[in-house]
Amino acid sequence: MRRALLASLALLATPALAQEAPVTSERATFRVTTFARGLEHPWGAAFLPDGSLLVTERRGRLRRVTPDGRVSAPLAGVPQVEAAAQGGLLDIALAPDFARTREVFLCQAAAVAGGALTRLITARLSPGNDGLTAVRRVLDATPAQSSGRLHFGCRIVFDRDGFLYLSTGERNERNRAQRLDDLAGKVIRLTRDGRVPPDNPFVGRSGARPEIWSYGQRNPQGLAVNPWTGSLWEAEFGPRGGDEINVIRRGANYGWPVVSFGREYWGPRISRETAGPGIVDPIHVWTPSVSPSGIAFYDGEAFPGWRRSLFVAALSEPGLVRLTTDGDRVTGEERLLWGRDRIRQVVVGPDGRIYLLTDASDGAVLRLDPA
Ligand SMILES: [Ca+2]
Repeated sequence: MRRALLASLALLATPALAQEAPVTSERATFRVTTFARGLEHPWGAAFLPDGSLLVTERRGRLRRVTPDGRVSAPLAGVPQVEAAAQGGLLDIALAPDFARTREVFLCQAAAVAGGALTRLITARLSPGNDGLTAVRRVLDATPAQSSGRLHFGCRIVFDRDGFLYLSTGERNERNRAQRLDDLAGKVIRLTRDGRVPPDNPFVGRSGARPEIWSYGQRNPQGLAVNPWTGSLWEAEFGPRGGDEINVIRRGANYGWPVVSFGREYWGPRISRETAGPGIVDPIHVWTPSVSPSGIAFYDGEAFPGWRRSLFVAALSEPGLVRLTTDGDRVTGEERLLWGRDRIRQVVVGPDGRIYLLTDASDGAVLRLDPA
């Protein structure tokens, strides 16, 4: 009785942190620590300057995880989201001047007249970190679509010059990705204040949306700036096979659905071609699919052997992919924690440790620690 009481007290003292046996990879040995749990389909995450972590839950909640792994109550002020199928509250990113402005950007699926769409919003995080104020819509990836609640994208990232990039999915209406009068299936580029930069590639072209930076994307859920080249890298789901990593260039066409390495779920190839004139090839392809969601470059202190890697959160062959890179090329691939948890997003902490969001109704934040 007394022993059971002591055991339960010990559990209370360490509510979240539970560490496992070491795992050996090609260039590092690490342990997996359950950093936080009880999150419903966590989707996006951003570290605050105080070391705590803002985490979105797809259902429509935003929470804060303290550096010791305690999960807050839902923050107030989060707008209504279209939480259906793949839709909901999706990514979060701090503005580059967050320390001064407290501004955050979020993307979500939103229900509007005519259906649903991907929406980018901005808000200010309250001084007590317990709510959002000054919530404002920045962009709707119009037109809305009435059918389905699939392929919303969406990630948000800022480049070295402070421009904001948002990835949008083609909503499972393939030809939308090739239409320049449509914001679905694109990478969109805006100023930090949400305006169209005058040097965007389609500014002034009749019948084209000036927000577009690149097109021909299927369902891109990974965006990251390569810290060694400054290039924007993107990950997108193929259909069955044909998942891609792309280096995103101004005004370029990435081909979906004109060319693809993927197949229909019932078998036949989507396209006879895997490359075409005027279409930029992916720099890495997975067939069969791993279903790549979020991506993060690694240049941290905790794992020197993993520097110059790109980590990819994988959902369908669940695990974590580590790609070795050289400039804007992929030179190798290693699979970690394979078959364990569906992983939606990977972020590098200020401590150089790697944090993974598991995609589950009782989801967790896992932390990789050097062993
Ligand atoms: Ca492509």
